[in-house]
Amino acid sequence: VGVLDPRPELTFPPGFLWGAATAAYQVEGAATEGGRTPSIWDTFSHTPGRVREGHTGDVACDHYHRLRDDVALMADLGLTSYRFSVSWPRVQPGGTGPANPEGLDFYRRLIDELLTHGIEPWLTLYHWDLPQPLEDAGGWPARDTAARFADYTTLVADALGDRVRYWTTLNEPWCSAFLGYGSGTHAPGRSDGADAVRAGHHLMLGHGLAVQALRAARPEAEVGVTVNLYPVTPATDAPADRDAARRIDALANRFFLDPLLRGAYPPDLMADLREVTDFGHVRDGDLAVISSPLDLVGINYYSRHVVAAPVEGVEPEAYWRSPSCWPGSEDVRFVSRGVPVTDMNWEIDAPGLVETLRRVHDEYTDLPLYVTENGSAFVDEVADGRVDDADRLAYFDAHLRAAHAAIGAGVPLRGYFAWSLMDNFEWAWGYTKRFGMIYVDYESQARIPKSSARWYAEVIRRNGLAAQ
Ligand code: PNW
Repeated sequence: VGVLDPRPELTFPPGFLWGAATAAYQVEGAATEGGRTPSIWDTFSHTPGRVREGHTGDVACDHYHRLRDDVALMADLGLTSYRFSVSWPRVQPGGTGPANPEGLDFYRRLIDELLTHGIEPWLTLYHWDLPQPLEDAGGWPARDTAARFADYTTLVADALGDRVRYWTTLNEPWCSAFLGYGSGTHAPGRSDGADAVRAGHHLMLGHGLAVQALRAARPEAEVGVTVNLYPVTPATDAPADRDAARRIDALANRFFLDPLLRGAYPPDLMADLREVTDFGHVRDGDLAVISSPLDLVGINYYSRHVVAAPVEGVEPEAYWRSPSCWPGSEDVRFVSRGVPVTDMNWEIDAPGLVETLRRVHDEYTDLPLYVTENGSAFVDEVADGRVDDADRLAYFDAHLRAAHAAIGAGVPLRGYFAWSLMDNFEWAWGYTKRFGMIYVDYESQARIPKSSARWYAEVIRRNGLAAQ
């Protein structure tokens, strides 16, 4: 940006929450300590060939042992909120039965440390670490898993509800269902379209039952869910490309938004999935549970999907997104526009955040919205003990300008959580992708706040962005 288009100073509404996010399996480590038992991610990461370089979350950022230092770093940044997840097998080993006091104690200490520093805890109940015995009993394609999730929710609400105001049930059910059971690129690594669709339904059913459990245990809790959303754009205006976009939008976005916020599956989605499933797993009353009233909606935003119609003779396997995570629409092509990408190869598209927030507000709900994740992986280099991540800083800056524009357009956006507080275990990519504002040296466990962290601290201090 040159002198001809200076960027103005932008101030956010008073009380806007400034946060950063992590997830249990990605940062905690201590996989076998304190009574914790394996989740599907322990099994998956210990299975050769599943995660890059054979990396596991056994140690991760060792956050389990470093929570005080890590909260001190959050306080240095001036965070007003911190989004973390509770590891189900840490607080309820095996996924059924009584609570594990030692596991709960870890989260009590974390939350108390946050509260001492004036940082609002945002608790996610499920960020992908299903207890392995529940997977052995069928996993999310099995209906009973939803009931087990509700029991676990009651256990956590009873134990931590006195300290936590903001709760979200699931993180990104699309990833759990379609990467876990469709493409198999995430745990548990199963690959069947019908299972993925069933998993998506039972995740949302579990969400609805968990909302009811939270209401019963903690009437004063602010309760929501986090979905990952993408604007889906046709590569051209041709009707076939527009139909491809409609199909991917149905699977990626409306599969979740419609049941959660309108109490119904979209008819066109059900028609697209005709060959995959007859939706016989949906019982009377499920959609009423799934659409239980919420207090807020969390949105994770990273990128846009640009798609085109299938081309005769072109193998879907050649496309850069795994076809098997789009059941019934496997042959839709994902197109690169040639715009700058992050180290995940995800296109950088800040206007897509405005589009996404406006869509949810205009088409679905007046509820307060929160960006519960937004961020980027880039290759970082440590030089003289510093990490100058200008590309990540620019990504945050562009997306915060987009967030501000959405507020200007009338979206009730109440907070923003950067993904991530620190580098961590990036799922199937292991430690090979870095999303953090704080650099983690996995040899020494040293933390180095990157330039983006220092910049974010200044954004928080001014409650907005400086003129440029
Ligand atoms: C989200 N995709 O994951 C998760 O909530 C985080 O735990 C994760 O570290 C972060 O985004 C960065 O990846 C996603 O393939 C994983 O579309 C994969 C996809 C989207 C989100």
